[in-house]
Amino acid sequence: MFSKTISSFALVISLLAKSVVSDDSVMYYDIKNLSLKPPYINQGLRNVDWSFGNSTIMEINNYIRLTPNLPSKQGWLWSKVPLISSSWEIEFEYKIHGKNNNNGDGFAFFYSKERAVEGDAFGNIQNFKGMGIFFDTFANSKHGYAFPRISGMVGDGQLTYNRDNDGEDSVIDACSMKIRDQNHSTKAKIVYIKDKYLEVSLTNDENTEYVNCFTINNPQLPNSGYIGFTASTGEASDNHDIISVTTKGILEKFVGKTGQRKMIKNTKPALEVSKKDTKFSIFVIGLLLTICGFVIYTLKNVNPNHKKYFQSKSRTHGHFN
Ligand SMILES: *[C@@H]1O[C@H](CO)[C@@H](O)[C@H](O)[C@H]1NC(C)=O
Ligand SMILES: *[C@@H]1O[C@H](CO)[C@@H](O)[C@H](O)[C@H]1NC(C)=O
Ligand SMILES: *[C@@H]1O[C@H](CO)[C@@H](O)[C@H](O)[C@H]1NC(C)=O
Ligand SMILES: [Ca+2]
Repeated sequence: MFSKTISSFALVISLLAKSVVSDDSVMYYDIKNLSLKPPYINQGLRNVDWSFGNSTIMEINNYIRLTPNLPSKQGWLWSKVPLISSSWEIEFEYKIHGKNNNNGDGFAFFYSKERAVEGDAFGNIQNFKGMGIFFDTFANSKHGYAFPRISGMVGDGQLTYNRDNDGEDSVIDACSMKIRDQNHSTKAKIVYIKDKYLEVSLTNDENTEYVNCFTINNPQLPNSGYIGFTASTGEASDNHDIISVTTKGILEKFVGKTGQRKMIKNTKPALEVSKKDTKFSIFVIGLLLTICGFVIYTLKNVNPNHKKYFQSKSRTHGHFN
């Protein structure tokens, strides 16, 4: 009995220790003014955090359509507030659809110093300062890979996206994936950990859970940037819709005397987890203390005859079996 109690205490102590250590992992926090979901309005009939322009329309409760399925259109959706977190995660749902054979050109996601300046990079300026991810559905020149092509570029204000060769001069990494006319929702998740990496993952009909498209090692991004979505059509066209955007800041806990960072990927918010653990541990300790107290009291104060009585009683009632 006594050794069992000791081992229970050891278990509780190790549980407690674990919940303290988990404080050193990542923590997410929602950034509401950089997120967007139906009905897309947050003050009267307006949205004070985002604006859109040119051919883009907002269909309350349904989608923000960057371009309609018509030739020679371009449109944009930009945050009015810059993202200032050093590390972040942006997840968005989009839909490219048209049911036509001549489809294009695609849309792009941006994290950049500029906002709402129109140009030839899917409706955005080509020499932006920041990061662009292109969802290119139309091959403007011949390549050894399939389209749609999802590619990443980091711009410094000089480097220029070249539409004629689908950005081949400036692309850092890319993947090919079916993202048009899908039956399941198409989503993208971009995780940026400052000084470490930027990772792009996608879903489609084939992959209803996120799969990695590409990871860029330690990209040099500006310390803050606006979040934007732009799209364009030419002779080829599609509906390019944004359904929702969820932006989260990521906090990393600094641990150790050397100030080294410790990162645990894909964990839940550490504070929530540890709070729960701690509450649970306190409950278990309380319970164990009560049980121990009762056992010690029973052993000390109850004579052997009473003990027998307790045992037989519990047996006849069968409560403890
Ligand atoms: C946007 O939200 C973030 C985090 O919630 C906050 O730090 C920032 O000040 C907000 N910006 C504006 C302009 O409201
Ligand atoms: C709106 O888009 C069209 C192409 O569809 C473009 O020619 C025009 O310059 C854009 N308007 C503005 C104000 O940039
Ligand atoms: C999507 O659904 C349509 C209609 O049910 C079907 O014809 C098509 O094959 C489906 N596409 C995929 C990729 O499953
Ligand atoms: Ca293209």
